[in-house]
Amino acid sequence: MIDVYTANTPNGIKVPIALEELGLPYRLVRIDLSANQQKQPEFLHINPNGRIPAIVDSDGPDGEPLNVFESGAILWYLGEKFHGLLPLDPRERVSAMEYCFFQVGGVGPMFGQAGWFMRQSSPIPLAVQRYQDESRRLTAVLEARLQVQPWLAGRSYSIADIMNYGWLRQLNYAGVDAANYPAVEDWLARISARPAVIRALAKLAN
Ligand SMILES: N[C@@H](CCC(=O)N[C@@H](CS)C(=O)NCC(=O)O)C(=O)O
Repeated sequence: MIDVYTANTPNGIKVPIALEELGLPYRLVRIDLSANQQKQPEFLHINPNGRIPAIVDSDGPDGEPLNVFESGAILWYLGEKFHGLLPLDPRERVSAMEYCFFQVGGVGPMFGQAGWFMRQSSPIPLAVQRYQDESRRLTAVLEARLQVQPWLAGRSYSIADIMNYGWLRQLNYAGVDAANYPAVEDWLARISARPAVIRALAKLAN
């Protein structure tokens, strides 16, 4: 059994979506971020970085339980172990890795900072401008890719789409206007309509 420590946030939805896509059973363990549960010793034992998501796979590679943190590492681990969501074509597999790292190193931090600075009682205009501009630039990179390929890795839907979807579905959080990115909007609609995505989001909302 896989225990998923998570919450209904841009990073938190990725693992339930991947597990639903792979058709695997899992147990949702909700972490209350407002109560700082993610910084308590029991959780730090699973993720020393004190953030969600994290998983405990009771059946790790050696048959012993394995803890995994960082959403990209979790999705890659699940994809490899259960043979899904990772393109078989070697070039597309590299692209999947590229757009996973792109999300973790770019989209997540920039969108997160844009949203945080925009919502302060006394916003710092230079910081808001800097992070919004970068969020728009990153969205334009995804727009260019999706103008020429149906999915971020290429022809197949993969963990790269799930990683970026978590943040891109809330473009307005970072002050990005979705109407300027039609291929991204179309890609978002196609992912949102997937039964596995609908199931995962419904479970997280309850
Ligand atoms: N790079 C990490 C980011 C994880 C992250 O920032 N999670 C947020 C929720 S979206 C969190 O746990 N925030 C609570 C905190 O920072 O204390 C990943 O992809 O797993």
